[in-house]
Order: sequence, then C-alpha cells, then structure tokens
Amino acid sequence: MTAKVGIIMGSRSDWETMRHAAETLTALGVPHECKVVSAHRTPQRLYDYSTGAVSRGLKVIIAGAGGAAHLPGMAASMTRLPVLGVPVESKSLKGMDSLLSIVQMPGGIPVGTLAIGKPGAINAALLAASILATTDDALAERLDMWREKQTNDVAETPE
Ligand code: RP5
Repeated sequence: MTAKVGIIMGSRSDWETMRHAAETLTALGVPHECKVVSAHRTPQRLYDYSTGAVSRGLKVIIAGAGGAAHLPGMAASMTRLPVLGVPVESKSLKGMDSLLSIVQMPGGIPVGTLAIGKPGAINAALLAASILATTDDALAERLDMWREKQTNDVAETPE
C-alpha cells in the first residue's frame, strides 16, 4: 500500500526512539515508510525526499533528529506537507538541544514540534493519524477506538 506518512530520521541511532512512531501507525493501520535521511550527512537524499514527497503520495512527514536537529526544518522548507518534528534525546544535553533546534523555527516555515523522545514519537504518529482522519472515516473510527481503549485501560486505583 502506498505510504501516507513518511518517517525520517537523521541516523540509525534515532530508530530506538522513532520506532515508536512506526509502531503506533502500524497499530492504527496507517501505511507508512521509514528512512534514514540526514540533513548534514546526506543532504542530497534530504532534497530528493522532501521535494518528491507530494508526488509520491505522502500526506504527512514525521522527522526525528537529535543535537543540532535541522532535519525537520530543512524538510519543511522543501515541502508544503505538514512536518511533525520529534526531538531525539541527545547524550550531552538530554534532548534540550534537539528540542530548541526543532521548535524555534522562524515565522514562515512551520514544524509541529512534539515532546522529547518516545512520548514525542508516539504523539507525532497520533497527530499524523488525526490529520489523515479528517478525510478518512475508517481511520477516524480506528482512532476513536484506540483512544477509547486507552481510556478504559486506566485503572481507578493505584494498586
Ligand atoms: C543527528 O545526530 C541524528 O539525528 C542523531 O540523533 C545524532 C547522532 O547521530 P549519530 O552520530 O548517532 O549517527 O544527526
């Protein structure tokens, strides 16, 4: 099935975080693809991916990166698709560097920035699904069911 969400990440080392976005999309039945695309190590790959995203049928891009994390912003500069940025937790600054690099986009090129690490990866996938669900009733129903299950799984007592 043609991928509707493109998950890109700056390095294979980001997969431990970004796999949570992929797993969440799989659980919701959203066709997606996962690629390593580095803004500074593979700039041509980033250009080709971003400029070709619309014509390949992608609807949303999730971009995860750590450190001087320019991948989401650079991708957003080359496509009109919504780009959701996931700050990957870095060793030296615990992801604060990633967060600030991704969230502080100058006005004109937006990146929807999520939380640092696994929660951000999961929420990026849920947000991508929400965006797609505005024009996909079957997905909207699956998303409603996913949320209902989450609610029902919350115990009333702590032990
Ligand atoms: C960024 O640098 C990547 O997104 C990754 O989070 C970080 C470290 O990359 P590696 O040195 O592990 O490849 O570009």
